[in-house]
Amino acid sequence: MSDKNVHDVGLRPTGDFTTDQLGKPVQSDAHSLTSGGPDGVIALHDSYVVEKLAAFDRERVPERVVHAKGGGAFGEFEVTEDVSQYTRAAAFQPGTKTPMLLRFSTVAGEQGSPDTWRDPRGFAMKLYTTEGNLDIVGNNTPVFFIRDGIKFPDFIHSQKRLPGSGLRDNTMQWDFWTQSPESAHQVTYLMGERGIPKTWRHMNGYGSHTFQWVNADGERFWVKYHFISEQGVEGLTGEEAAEIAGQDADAHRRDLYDAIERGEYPSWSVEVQVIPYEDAKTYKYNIFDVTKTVPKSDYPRIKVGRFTLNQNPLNYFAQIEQAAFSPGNTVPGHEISPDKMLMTRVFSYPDTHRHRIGANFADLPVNYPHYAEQNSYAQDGPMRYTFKAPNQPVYAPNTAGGPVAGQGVKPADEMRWETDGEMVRAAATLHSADDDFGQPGILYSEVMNAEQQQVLVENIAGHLGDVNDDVILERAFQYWENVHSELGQRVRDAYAANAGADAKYV
Ligand code: HDD
Repeated sequence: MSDKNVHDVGLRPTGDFTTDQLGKPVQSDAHSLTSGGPDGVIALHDSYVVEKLAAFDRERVPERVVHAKGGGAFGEFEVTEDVSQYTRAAAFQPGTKTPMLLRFSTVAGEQGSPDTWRDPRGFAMKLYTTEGNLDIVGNNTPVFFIRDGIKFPDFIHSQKRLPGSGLRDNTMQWDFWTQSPESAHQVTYLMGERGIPKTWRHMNGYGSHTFQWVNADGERFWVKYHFISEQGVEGLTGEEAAEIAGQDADAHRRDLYDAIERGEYPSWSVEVQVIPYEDAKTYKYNIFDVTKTVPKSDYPRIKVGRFTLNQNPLNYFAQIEQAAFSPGNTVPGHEISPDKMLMTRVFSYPDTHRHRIGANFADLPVNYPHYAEQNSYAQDGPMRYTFKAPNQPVYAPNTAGGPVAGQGVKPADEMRWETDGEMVRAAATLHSADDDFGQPGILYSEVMNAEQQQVLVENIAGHLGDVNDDVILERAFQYWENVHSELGQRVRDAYAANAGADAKYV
């Protein structure tokens, strides 16, 4: 591995005297140049004041349309076990150490919104591998609210703000959820005690989707990633979270930064569930439906290694705000799967980066594949920084010895699966346990203890307290009855108790 440190690329030395952006020493940071004395008009040829204000006017890039508020750190992923029978990816071979970046985030809030609002947390990992950058862009929950990306804009609109008042609105959240029953599993997580993590260090991460691994012989496997916190998993109650939100909106960003400054480096165990390729067809759950988990009683977790975050960003904007992740950034040996959410995401992420950061976002140090060869024929465009040597051909195919597609990979490395049906707009229905309420029902009745069930009931009832539409409210009670009849009744009762005499909707 090269001795390049992705963490430092782009760092400028600091000198003694101030210059403009092109290196000319400047006269003053206090006084603009005016003609005819101090009360005169500012001279347009004071190029320094013009440059200074123009640069300031352009300091922001658009915030992420979701996951706008976050924080992150660099670290290292080390493979401690041997999973080479399942994947040929260089980053997963025994003993390999790979530099990485991890960005944590909330989903619905904007830049500056409190870190402790109830929301899933983003868990976006970039591994700078020798075969290109591998991004695993997951959350702190193993499932998601919807199973087809065509719903994603509607879903996010319902979680963000009303058009007129610009306010968040529980009524529209429940309106969307209750009309999208596949959301029940994720909403059960969200309203449960893991719905607000104590810190980013105290939560697990998940790849969420099923991915495809390919080994050196071209054999395929389906895998699900689990990143288990070595700090333990801890949550906040709604009251604790509200208090922290009032005191320190950046509590989670601060916690991570301070822990790393103190030398308390957080770490996660990297584990996978491996599902034999053929099993996907007959297994009781559709493993390409991201609203479902795969029980570890059927496919146990296998340890791969661990990662540690040990370096804070040197510059938040350059290295975290401009970090660009995509589940489409795969490497030979790790591919996507026929999960419709995943396929829409593969389009959406680079698309938003081109808009948010610019066409050449991949040229930025935080996004560049520092440890792999980058032999792309892409060129030019705004802010292009890297370029080919002058004698290199700029098109393919060519007879001048330029890079050739298909070298360095085997046909077997390409993502592959079989389909034999018609072109349709429908969810897969071939699996025996593909109902929307089964798994959240199990989560409530078999996984949660009595205390956790009580927290769930109270959180749901509290959240429903701000729903101001009786049709939507009734649908919400029904939704929880569908998850589990006892849960439905308890939610109804807790809502009525909270509402007291005002409980007109119960
Ligand atoms: Fe997404 C950001 C995770 C579904 C479209 N998403 C984003 C981030 C995370 C996730 C962690 C922040 C990355 C960062 O730190 O910069 N998203 C998920 C998970 C999903 C999911 C786990 C479902 C399993 N997302 C999803 C769908 C779409 C998007 C279905 C669109 C079809 N997500 C985006 C986006 C974002 C994004 C609009 C906003 C900023 C960005 O990508 O870089 O493209």
